[in-house]
Amino acid sequence: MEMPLGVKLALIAVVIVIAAFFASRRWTAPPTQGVEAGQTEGDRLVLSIDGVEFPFRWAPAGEFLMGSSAGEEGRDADAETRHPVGLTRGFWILETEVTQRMYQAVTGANPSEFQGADLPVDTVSWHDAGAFCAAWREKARLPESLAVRLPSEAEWEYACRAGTLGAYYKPIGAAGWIGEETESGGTHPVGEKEPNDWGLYDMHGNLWEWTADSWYDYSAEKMTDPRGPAEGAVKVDRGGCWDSKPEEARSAYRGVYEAERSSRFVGFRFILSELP
Ligand SMILES: [Ca+2]
Repeated sequence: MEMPLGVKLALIAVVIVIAAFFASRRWTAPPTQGVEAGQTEGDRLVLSIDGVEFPFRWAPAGEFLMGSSAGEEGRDADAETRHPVGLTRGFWILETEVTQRMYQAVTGANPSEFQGADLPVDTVSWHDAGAFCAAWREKARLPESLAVRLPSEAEWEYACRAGTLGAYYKPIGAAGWIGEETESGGTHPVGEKEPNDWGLYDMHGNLWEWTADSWYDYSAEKMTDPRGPAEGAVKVDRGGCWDSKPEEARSAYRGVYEAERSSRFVGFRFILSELP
């Protein structure tokens, strides 16, 4: 029996829709993980890769005073001129330093001298940190509009301060691991000291943290979204580490380290930022 033309067309349409459905399932990339902006500072976002959780805290767009105040103990006045900074984009910043569990999940490797899944990953160069961010981005399947990268110096200090203006976000003994013997000391599991008001741990001490930037000189003028040169063999690292003196762990202190060098003193955390 001849099928009516309308039925034939309907059947063809159904076949096309079904074929298109399976083709799209087969050929489009896996779905991206949704990442929306936070509402207020310190909001928490947890993304997972292969069952390993990556907790982030929200740092909203805003303004802060970067650098140290005139009376601050241990201050390097030439390097830390206090000046207003505006950040026009909010960002998610990792709640802790990247742990060895996290690093292993993303890269399949663990170069650390001090071994322990919950210890921060050490012995990573600035280039290693950048490669990790790229690999993390692939694994997390983020929308194209998000950058996964090291924080700029300004972003790091803004998140570290979390609204504070003093040398540390809390007394250094409560906030960070510092002051140990270089020969016998070492890193500690992340998140054991007190966090700052935005929920970030170990911004003071444990490991120095790579920033994206090469050195640049501050002025007293307001800067908006300041970035140090991307080029350069020496990068700024922040926050001091387990064997640092207290002044090196201050919110405003600017360390410098060769980008290709990896050591048991320097690790990193990273941010998710909307592209400009
Ligand atoms: Ca640190």
